[in-house]
Amino acid sequence: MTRQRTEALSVAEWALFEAEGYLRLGRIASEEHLSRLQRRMDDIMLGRVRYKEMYFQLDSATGAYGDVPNGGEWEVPSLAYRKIEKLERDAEFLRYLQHPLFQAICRRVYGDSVSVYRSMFMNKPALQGTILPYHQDGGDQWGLDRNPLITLWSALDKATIENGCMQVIPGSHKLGLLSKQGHTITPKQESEHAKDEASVFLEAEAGEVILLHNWLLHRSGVNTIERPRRAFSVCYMDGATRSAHNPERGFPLVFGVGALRPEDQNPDVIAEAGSAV
Ligand SMILES: O=C(O)CCC(=O)C(=O)O
Repeated sequence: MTRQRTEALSVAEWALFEAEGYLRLGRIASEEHLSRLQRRMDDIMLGRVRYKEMYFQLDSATGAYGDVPNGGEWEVPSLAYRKIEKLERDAEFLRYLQHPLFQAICRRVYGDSVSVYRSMFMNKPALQGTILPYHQDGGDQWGLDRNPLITLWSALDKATIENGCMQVIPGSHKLGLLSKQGHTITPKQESEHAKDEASVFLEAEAGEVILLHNWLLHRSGVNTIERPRRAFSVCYMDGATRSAHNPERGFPLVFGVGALRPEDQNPDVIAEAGSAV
């Protein structure tokens, strides 16, 4: 079993992160907290616990990125959601993403005031999943007045090659954003910068956390087995970040003055245990 981490990052770990663009942090949540997050995620997918503002996207029927539906509100009770956003609205997930180790990491990168661009569930449902092509997390498409730099990705289940773990190109964050627009890269860029032999599969135990630089080239595949590959990915940013289109619009603060508090987050609907609303 992976050791549960408590101590802050060392100088050597920061140096490794700067060199590789990712860093394995080990397990952060206790067994008990991890089980609560897993159960809570299923409750949200099945509609037993609901928040009006959350964003839901079902998995594609084909596994092709181009076939992913647009998404919007919660639709049906299903464990086949691909992506769910705004999990900071949920007390269990907010408490988790405010872990003191995550705060120490964010403080070093951004200072005391930190917001989230997204706190997102990424799922490769059993025997399903959608290929996520190589991409970087930033650029004009994100609609921000500055680029976020770090993401903390946590495995909610054991992630392996067969159930669609992440694959990264170590050091590729040093290329900077490969396009001004950001996100996916061209086939030419992929053949130049994302060669299979240069890639590393980030298999992870349930509960393991990986710190990612947002410019690290990363992708993930589909799930070929019965075990889901659920993950929780939080992109943290400078609390002063504003929408590029509307300077009045900030983002949910999670550290520093005005940060969200778990005790203030209440679901809009809680159905009877075992039933869907
Ligand atoms: O979980 C995955 O498969 C990919 C997640 C991702 O792209 C991200 O967290 O930025």
